[in-house]
Amino acid sequence: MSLEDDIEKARAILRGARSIAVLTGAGISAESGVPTFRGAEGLWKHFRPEELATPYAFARDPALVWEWYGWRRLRIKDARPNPGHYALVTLEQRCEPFLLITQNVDDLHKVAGSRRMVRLHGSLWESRCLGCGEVFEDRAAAVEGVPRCAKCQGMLRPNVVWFGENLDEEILDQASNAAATCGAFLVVGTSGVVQPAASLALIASRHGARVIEVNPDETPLSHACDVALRGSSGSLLPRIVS
Ligand code: BJW
Ligand code: ZN
Repeated sequence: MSLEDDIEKARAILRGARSIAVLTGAGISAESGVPTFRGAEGLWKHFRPEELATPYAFARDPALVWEWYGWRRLRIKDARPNPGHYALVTLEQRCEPFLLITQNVDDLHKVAGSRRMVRLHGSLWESRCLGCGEVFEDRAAAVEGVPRCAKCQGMLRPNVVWFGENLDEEILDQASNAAATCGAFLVVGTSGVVQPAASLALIASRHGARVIEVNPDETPLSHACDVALRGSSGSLLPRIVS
């Protein structure tokens, strides 16, 4: 089958679905200039994730972890949504029920206008107090040492989900329910190796949803897909949603 045929097949699946759920990963923001995590140009290239994106790393050296998050904020502070993000807004406006489930912490879906959305791994633009639990919106890119809570002076941490930490139970339930009940599941720009996010595509497939993947590369989820569109989400999503 040609790419054109696959695009037509994906369109037909989306048109015919009673409800749609979408899982996105770092790849959807690649064309906005946000580095992905894995692969040749991956964000982890100069840093080992086990060293920095874990609660143990933060306990050992919170200033180093904050320095890395400050560097990442600086890298993406001017990033804007791309046509892939906007295509998902269009899809949301056309479909009910609909849920966008993102692993991304860059908030570009929100900036694009997505509303029926859950964030599995938190936000790069929030910090959370280890003392009182308060969550602060926080856009500081130059982080000096370890920032402190304005209310209780407790230590702040990035409000993201690190390896070995549980995802928010309510959010995960919402995502799992959407995966188990949707007619079509779209999986975009994720390497499909991080759990429990990756298993959402398998839940959808097991419950009878038609699964569409948009990714330039094959992933461990590809075998569960009815259609695998090989290419960038910035060019393919607008074509399957139009
Ligand atoms: C394009 C493109 C373009 C490029 N267009 N596409 C079961 C089995 C084994 C292990 C586990 C398990 N269950 C849990 C675990 C442990 C662990 C895990 O999954 N480990 C695996 C790596 C083995 N999971 C956890 O610890 C999770 N917690 C949990 O499960 O709690 C319960 C528990 C605890 C302990 C033990 C067991 C259970 C938490 C996971 C948190 C992940 N956090 C991070 C960091 C967030 C904060 C931050 O940003 O700093 O989330 S890690 C990182 O990976 C980030 C991402 O959201 C996540 C996924 O990455 P993503 O989005 O897929 O990006 P990439 O870079 O990997 O892929 C990009 C893709 O885009 C590629 O495929 C490209 O081809 C494609 N692409 N350009 C479209 N233009
Ligand atoms: Zn506090």
